Amino acid sequence: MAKRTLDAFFSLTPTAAKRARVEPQSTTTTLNSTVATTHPTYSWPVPHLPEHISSEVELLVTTQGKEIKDQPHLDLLYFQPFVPRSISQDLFNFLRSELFFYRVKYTIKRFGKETIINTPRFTTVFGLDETSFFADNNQIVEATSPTKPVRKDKYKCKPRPIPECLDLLRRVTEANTNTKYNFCLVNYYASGSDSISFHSDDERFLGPDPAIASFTLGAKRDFLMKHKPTKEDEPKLETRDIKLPLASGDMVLMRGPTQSNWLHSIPKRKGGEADKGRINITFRRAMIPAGTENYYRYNVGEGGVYQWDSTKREMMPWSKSTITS
Ligand SMILES: O=C(O)CCC(=O)C(=O)O
Repeated sequence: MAKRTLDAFFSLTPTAAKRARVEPQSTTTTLNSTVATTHPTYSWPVPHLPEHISSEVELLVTTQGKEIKDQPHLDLLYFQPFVPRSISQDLFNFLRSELFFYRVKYTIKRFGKETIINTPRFTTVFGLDETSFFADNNQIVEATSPTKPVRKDKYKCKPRPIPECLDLLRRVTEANTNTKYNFCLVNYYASGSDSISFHSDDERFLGPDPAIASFTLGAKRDFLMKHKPTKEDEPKLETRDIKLPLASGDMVLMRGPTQSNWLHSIPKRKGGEADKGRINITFRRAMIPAGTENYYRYNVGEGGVYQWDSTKREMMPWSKSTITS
């Protein structure tokens, strides 16, 4: 199929085009000749993508993926790649430099004892659940009455809009996968010691059978999947564990019954490419405020902000006073 830009794609699908136009727009500003998204909750303005990246990303609305449905309850669409290899490294470098990240700590009760969990990767998150949206003046308003700001106590966290540099990819992914997304979670795995353990994204706030689009940029890492253990009263299932060696630009769409039946992880790895760093972006759709609270609690938390230091080549704690103009 011929490549189409996002605008051309929407001109062919009037309903989607209508929906796209009513999406709240992020605030933009001009910063040292770069256009950027700004918001009071941001640590700093987030520049829009350079033209050579955005013009390529716009073309990805008709990229084709491979279906993987050969096991019980499994429904994947695997794009190898979604973002062409020729720009995925530039996109990785751009996002690593321009986004603000967190190293979240939180406590849980384990065997009746308060235990501190150190998230073993850098994280950041943008978005707002389906019950609200950001108005043009940056205020959060009720989805059901767009002129009405939400009650002050609707959210304990401080939601932030998806910056244009990620929102373009969100819109393209929506068009490609015919699914709506209102959240963008970003993980940065600085080295092979960073990881995410086996889990499923099947929280009730995502609704039944959620579709989650998961992108890899930068270093190749193994993505492991295994079926959840069957309950005692259920028939035993013959399933094989899965290993997808996700490379820069790849995207896995997990959909249908996958999240309620399969677990996924990025295990720690020694040596190799992992130490060059990997960014993972997921687009999801949270239906209720509990989703917003959960995502900000576990991906922003209450700790300090980190910024990529291109001289030291690592994430460094950032403070307002270190800002350069
Ligand atoms: O990094 C990845 O590919 C997986 C990320 C993930 O599972 C998550 O953020 O829930």
